[in-house]
This record gives sequence, structure tokens and C-alpha cells, in this order.
Amino acid sequence: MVRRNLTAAVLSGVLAVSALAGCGGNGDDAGSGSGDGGDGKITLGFSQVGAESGWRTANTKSIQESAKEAGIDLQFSDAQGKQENQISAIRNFITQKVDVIAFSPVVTSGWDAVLKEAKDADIPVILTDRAVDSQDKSLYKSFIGSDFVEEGKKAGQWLVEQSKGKPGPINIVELQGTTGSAPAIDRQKGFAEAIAADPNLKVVKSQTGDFKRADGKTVMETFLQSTPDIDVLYAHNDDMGLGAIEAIEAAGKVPGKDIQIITVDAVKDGMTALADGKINFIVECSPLLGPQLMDLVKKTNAGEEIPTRVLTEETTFTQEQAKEALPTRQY
Ligand code: GYE
Repeated sequence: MVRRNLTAAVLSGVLAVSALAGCGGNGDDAGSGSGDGGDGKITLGFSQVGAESGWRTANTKSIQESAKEAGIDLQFSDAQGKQENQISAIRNFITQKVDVIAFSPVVTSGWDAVLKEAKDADIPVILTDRAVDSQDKSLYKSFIGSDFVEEGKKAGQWLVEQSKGKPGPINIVELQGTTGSAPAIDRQKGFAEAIAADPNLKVVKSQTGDFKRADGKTVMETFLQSTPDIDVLYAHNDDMGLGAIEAIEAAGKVPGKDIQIITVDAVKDGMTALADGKINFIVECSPLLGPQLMDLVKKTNAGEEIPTRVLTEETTFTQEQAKEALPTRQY
């Protein structure tokens, strides 16, 4: 497992015992506690946001499967949406002396102290999926994930195109992701920038649905009650859009027709609703970050320089494109 432990253990002549002692916590893996001390494997501590959406489930699967394939010992910890859980998981990883730490920060702020602790312990950190707002870029080695501002822009640009020649005002309601998270901040920003091109397009309500289906439903219910003339829903992820569809149908309206719906992610459930005509447009955000992450973990553990930013490539889907893509969709 842990390179540093191994060196220390060899020196002190208590290889197996010493190496095992460092490997407790929330390991998910056959490796822990079964003599992995001498196997030379890299240990990766990963703190996941939670299980709030289909995207997150696919992301967790990708990370777990690719760690296994890469022969990396994964210490996986689920923070259940709480920053304090992520901070204590990272502190645990530092105590365990894992080789590399990766995490998907639930919100952007408040990471400097714990990142400094990792740096002082000489453990490289890779941000996965979401960014932090730390000014000191030396606190982490790399950030792998999507450009969320760009995603918001793509959503807005599509709407600008669709709305050409239509009489205004066009009333938009927005379901934001988790408050303070990079994708919520950036998807709101990119969308607002794009729709500024058409003064007819107006965001009349904007509230968080925490990236969850149930919250998307309840917030949409309140939107429908307070705002009778909603033309468009922009949801920062598929799950909230899917919850909102239930609320729209319960209110006797037709999703995709009475209210146009734009979402982000393109997970299978979202793509199915798009193909069925209930969603109108989806901006893709790929959760399949595992293989690239493992590659970076190996390289940084070997002391190689790694790129400070690894950008995920993604596309967009109309209803027709969703029908074509669905049969071979991986997530
Ligand atoms: O879009 C959403 C998830 O951080 C990109 O988090 C991720 C977002 C994703 O809950 O569904």
C-alpha cells in the first residue's frame, strides 16, 4: 500500500505489521487488511460528495471500477453531501498516509486549511469534477472535470436560437444545483451570459433544488403556484428536471410543450425523457472521470509532472439525437 509507510517499515524491520496499521478507516477493498503492505500498490483516498443524482452514482461506479482495473487500492468515503464529512475524511487519509488524495468538493470555499495539511504531509491532491476557490494553486496538483460555465452557455445559446422570432417576454424558471457548488455557480453564470443576447428571455424565479429529484419536484411545485405563466425551465441537472416534470404533469401541464425544459448531465433517465419529448435539450456532462483520474494518480505518485487542468469533452443532445444515442449510452 503506502509508499511512505513501506519505506519506514523496511527501515524498522516490521514491514507487514506497520503497513497494515496504516490501513483502517472506510476502505472498500479486498486489499485492505489482507497483506497489501508488501504489494507495492498505490493507495488512493477518495472523498465523494454523496449520492445525490444519477450523475453521481455513475461517477462513483467509474472511479471504483477504474481503480480496480488500474490495480490501485481505493479508500472510498461518502460525505453524504456534507463538507465537514469531507474534511474529516481527508484528515483521515492524511493520518493513514495514503499515497494520493482525490475528492469532489461539495462547495467551492473553505478548503485551504485541510489542503495545506495534505501539502505539509507531502500527499498530492487531485480535485475531481468540482473546483475550489483557493487562491493558492500549489495546494493541489490537478483539477479534472468539465467546464461548467461552458455548459450553462450551451444551454442558454440553444434557448436563444429557439426563441428567435417568438413574442416576449419568455419567462424562465431556474432550478439551481447545490448552493455554493462550482456547477451551480458556473451553470447559472454561463446561462445568464448567453441569454443576455435576447432581452425577451427573463429568469423570473431561481432557487436551489440541491441536484436532487425530490427537491426539484417540490421547488417546481412552488414555482408553478407562484408563477402561472412559465415558458421555460432550466434545471442544472437531469434529476431536478425529472422531479420537476412530475410537478408539471401533476399541475395538468405538458412538459416539453407547455413548458420547455433544458437540463444538464445526459444520464440515461434524462436522455429517456428527452427522447420521449418531455425534455427539449440536454447539455452533456460526463461522469466517467475514473480512467483519467487513475492515470493522473499513477503519474503523480511516480513523481511525474501532471497537467494542472484536465478538461472533459462533452456534447449536447436534441430529442432526435437522444433517440440515436440512447441504445449505446453508458450511464
Ligand atoms: O451535474 C450533478 C451532480 O458536480 C458535475 O453534481 C457534478 C454535478 C452533476 O449532482 O448531477
